[in-house]
Amino acid sequence: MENKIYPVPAEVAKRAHADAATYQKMYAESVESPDTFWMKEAKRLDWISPPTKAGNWTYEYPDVSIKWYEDGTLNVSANCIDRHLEKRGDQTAIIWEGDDPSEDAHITYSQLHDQVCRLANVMKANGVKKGDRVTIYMPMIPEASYAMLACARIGAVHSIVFGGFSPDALAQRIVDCESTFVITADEGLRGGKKVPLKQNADNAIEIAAIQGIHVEHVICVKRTGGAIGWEPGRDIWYGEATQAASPDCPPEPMNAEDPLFILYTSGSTGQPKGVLHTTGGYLVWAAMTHQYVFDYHEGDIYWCTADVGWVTGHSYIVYGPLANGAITLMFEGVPNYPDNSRFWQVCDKHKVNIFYTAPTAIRALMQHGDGPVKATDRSSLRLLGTVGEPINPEAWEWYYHAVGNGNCPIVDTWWQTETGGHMITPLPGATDLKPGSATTPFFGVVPQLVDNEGAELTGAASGNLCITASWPGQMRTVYGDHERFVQTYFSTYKGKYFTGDGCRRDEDGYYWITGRVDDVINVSGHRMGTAEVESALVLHPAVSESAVVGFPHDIKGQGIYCYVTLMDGVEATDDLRKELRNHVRSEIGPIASPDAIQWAPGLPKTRSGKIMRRILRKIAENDYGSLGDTSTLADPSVVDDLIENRQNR
Ligand code: 6R9
Repeated sequence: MENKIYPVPAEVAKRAHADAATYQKMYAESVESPDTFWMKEAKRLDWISPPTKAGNWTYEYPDVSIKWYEDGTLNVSANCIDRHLEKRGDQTAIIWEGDDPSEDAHITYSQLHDQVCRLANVMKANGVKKGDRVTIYMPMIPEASYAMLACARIGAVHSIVFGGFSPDALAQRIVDCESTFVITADEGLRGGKKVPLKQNADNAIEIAAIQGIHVEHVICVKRTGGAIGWEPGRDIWYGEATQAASPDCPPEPMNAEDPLFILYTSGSTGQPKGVLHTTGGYLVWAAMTHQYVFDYHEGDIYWCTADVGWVTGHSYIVYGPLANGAITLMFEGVPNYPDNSRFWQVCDKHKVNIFYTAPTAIRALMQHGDGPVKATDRSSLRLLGTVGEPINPEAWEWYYHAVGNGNCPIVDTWWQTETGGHMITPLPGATDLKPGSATTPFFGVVPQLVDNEGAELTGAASGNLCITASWPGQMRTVYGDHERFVQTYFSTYKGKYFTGDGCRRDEDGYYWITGRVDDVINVSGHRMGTAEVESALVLHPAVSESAVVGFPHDIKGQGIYCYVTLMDGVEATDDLRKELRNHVRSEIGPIASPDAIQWAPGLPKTRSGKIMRRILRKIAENDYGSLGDTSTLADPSVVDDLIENRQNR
């Protein structure tokens, strides 16, 4: 399966912004003459005062400093809205699809301008100034994007906290960036269930106050009309205030290196880090990757299913698409409500051309077979994408054949909160696809594989994935803690940005992300990506999902411990255990033979769908007494079942 190649279809190459020859030529220029290349790319934005130089950066430890377009001046909201008004004021900017299939809305660029200006004026009137941090804690409604763009318009720095996070997590993030202004909604709506956002925000604000941060104002959108608490003087109704405000708000001129947003992300240790992105370089990167990777053309209907609480929502629901004058779909709901056809029903309803989602969603839907997919038409689809984790070839093939009818290239986009946008990814008109590989680097990206001592590995090799040259979309610092930024990303391998991911490069120069380096298992001296074993397991027809971790093994150093979720209706027997073990042996080799297989009705996942391997490793090590923080799990109760049924006692 590994060697399977899906060549670029001729008609895809023909209409694409970049075919193979263009990609080669542009890539060479981007790494050989980065200044020339990136000065040219800066022109995709409207500058108040254009920059005279591109990158000015050093990865030299410990004096790491990263700047792009540092003498340029621009405004992100003007680039995402105002400059489109003349040509496409009446064109839809945002298609909103509600949790309930009967609710939707189309927002034009003119309406977007009106709404963003009004909210920006409300914020200004209530004391928000350039550089202030504004916390956004919202459901997936258009007002979430208005809030982001209103911040950008007046130079405030937004910090979006995912609506599924608890009051404690919200408070921690409010305190860390000393944010005194919160935008939220009465309640969110997901899969028919209400989420008490305002109440959570109220609780978080109390917790923050104990820690010395006093939130001055809360703007609240009425989404459900449910009962909420109200603090007169502090709380402001979004609807009333914006209606009364002026629809004119001149965009604040911002330096290219002024902060645009903070987004908290968890690392392997410590509290979540406030990843800081700035204005000019970030927007160039988000816009350019959105155009090339999704091969976006005028009028295409584009849907990214992420939540704006994650970086994917920032770059690929809001900033990238809107900078390009695109039509971007925003979905309030979940893939399985009212039923497992919902994604494809929405594709049919809005004639979606480009669809971007996460492997975990694909696997969850795959578990229900082809029926819910085949009940829909999907003929509008032209391109599919994935992001967030390695996609196992089995899920890739299902996505390609069942969802895409074998007609839609899949862009498997590897990137991180830290990178601002796509880094290693196919371009649909340029890159032959290999299921499970993120393929080749985007313009300006110079990947390098190194061994554990930091020595460069050339040719076909496996190692730690570093990037050796800065790109415009790179994070600039950890908010309030530059030292932590330098230590986390630039101290392991001096002079390089270390991604934390393991990666293999094949004979064709294709990159295969094997997962976080701390997820790599070393069995009898052989390195093995947990993703490899997982891919093998899910190839078996009885398996819906799996997670694999290492655990201490007397003879092999590390053994392989597999958590396996079975397909609906499959019986968990010892014979099946044996069969799966043999299956993995025959897929990868005897070295990959699982030492333990535990049936897992559910896996511990974060709300963004990432499996929390730290917890699985602890259980596999029989060290479940020190599981650490499980508060960010989507469903903490799955952990009890896993402990109860652990195999290694
Ligand atoms: C965008 C996003 C980043 C980590 C990253 C890697 C994993 C993301 C991937 C992928 C394999 C892909 N990852 N995309 N692994 N193939 N296409 O997900 O950001 O939440 O910061 O996660 O996700 O391990 O290091 P973030």
